[in-house]
Amino acid sequence: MSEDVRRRRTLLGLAIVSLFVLVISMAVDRRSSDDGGGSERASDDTATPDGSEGDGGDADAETDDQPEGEFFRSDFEGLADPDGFTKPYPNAAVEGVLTFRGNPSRSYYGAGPVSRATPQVLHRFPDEPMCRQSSNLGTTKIWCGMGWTGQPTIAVREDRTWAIFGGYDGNIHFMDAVTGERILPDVETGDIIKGTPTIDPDGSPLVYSGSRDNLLRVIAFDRPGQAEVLWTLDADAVQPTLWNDDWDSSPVIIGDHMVVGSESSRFWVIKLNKSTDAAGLIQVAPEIVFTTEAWDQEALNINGDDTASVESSVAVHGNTAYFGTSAGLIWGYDLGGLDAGEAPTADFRFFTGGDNDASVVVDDEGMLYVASQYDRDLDRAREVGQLTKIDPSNAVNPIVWKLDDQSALKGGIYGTPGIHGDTIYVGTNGGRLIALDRATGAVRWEKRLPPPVWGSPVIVDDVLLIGDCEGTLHAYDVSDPAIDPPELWSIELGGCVEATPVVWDGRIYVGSRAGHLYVLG
Ligand SMILES: [Ca+2]
Ligand SMILES: [Ca+2]
Ligand SMILES: [Ca+2]
Repeated sequence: MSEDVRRRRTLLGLAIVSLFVLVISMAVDRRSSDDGGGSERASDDTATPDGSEGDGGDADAETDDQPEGEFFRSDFEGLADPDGFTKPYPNAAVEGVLTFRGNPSRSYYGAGPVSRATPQVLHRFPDEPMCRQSSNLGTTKIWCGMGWTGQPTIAVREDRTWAIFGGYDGNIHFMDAVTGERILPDVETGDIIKGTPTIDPDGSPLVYSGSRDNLLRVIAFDRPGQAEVLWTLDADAVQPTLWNDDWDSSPVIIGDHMVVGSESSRFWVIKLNKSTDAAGLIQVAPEIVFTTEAWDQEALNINGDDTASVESSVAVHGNTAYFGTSAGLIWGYDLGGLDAGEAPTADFRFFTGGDNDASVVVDDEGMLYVASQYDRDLDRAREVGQLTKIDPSNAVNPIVWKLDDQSALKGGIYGTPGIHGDTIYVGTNGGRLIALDRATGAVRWEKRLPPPVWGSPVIVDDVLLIGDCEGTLHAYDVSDPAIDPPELWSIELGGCVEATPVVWDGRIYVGSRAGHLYVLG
């Protein structure tokens, strides 16, 4: 470890220590429920972590005492601890919601509290609406604001909370989450950004973001005055490809590896080779260590088309990476040999019969929750349903239960489901908001919202947040999962809310198609 790295980590450790003092003083009123890593929080425990915990990536770090704050420490020897389900990113050196749905199992929604009274619009970012013209597959139009998936990411770094997100202006934005001010000039890409960026969990000042301009970017935000694009990957860099060339998938970072899918219908594993240069600035030297086609001919033959893009964000459970494709294929790849230089192998394949743009959510038992669109008139789509609990260890009959949503073609589900306790929540293209018993699949309640409902439900402190496409963000009290939940409040955001919100420290961050990101609190 260089002196620069050591010095920077010491500074980071000091910052975390002071953060812990602050968090301890706030712990009692900050969160009353025990979601996330909060259950170990004790007001009489003033222990602070040592430097090794601040480093975050050390598998030998003590795990009996969870550090204060929204951290999840794991000594799991594989890639992604199954116990990290619904918890913050395992062994992260920074607090926050660092990727789409917060963690490798795509099941962490942020830190409360969430206002039970109608919040105020504290900030509207930026001054001018985020708009640009975009052409795709022969159609040109003006896009504004933030859309699917469009979840802002949050990272608490030293004395500042960052919100980093892409917009339909094609820019990656760096906003002070507290003041709503721009921290760094935007990083411009050549087309709109639909997906959710990923902030490096190991504390490296790196953010990873796709764009519709066909490039996936690795961006450093430690340079004074201007973030810097360190590396790009073109979706067509490796052939063959199918369909399109955008990047909507939110990368998952596992150690020094980035795991991601492209709309060119490929699955990628990139070794980042992170380092710190003599000036103390982060550097990368990425290499593609694995990429493969995300389709097979059997599925294409049944579908009768060549759409196989990976727009979902890869989920990791144990050593297995799961992702869905527009061909209706759910793949599981064993990444366990990566550090030994062994190529990943496909050890799970499931055909849904519908486009799987939603990310696979994996629970602590390894069960998959797969949301599918109903966009092809296939018997298989009716057999599998549009929300399906799958046991990947059962090769003969993996479907545990299913929910049907087949009242119209172009039905089904685009948003990634949300799980809170024994309930799973999902919105549909047709405007259904549905709560199901996670064990049995029984529908507990259902509401109708102005369609489509493409955002993903966010559940923090027993409050469920979901946007609709008339521009309303709704908050429901789901403290009693058995009853149709009362609406606590709603707020108008001027345009379709198809982006997924994020909650952090009493505030809600959400974009709408009207043009802006809103900070509510
Ligand atoms: Ca493109
Ligand atoms: Ca797309
Ligand atoms: Ca798709």
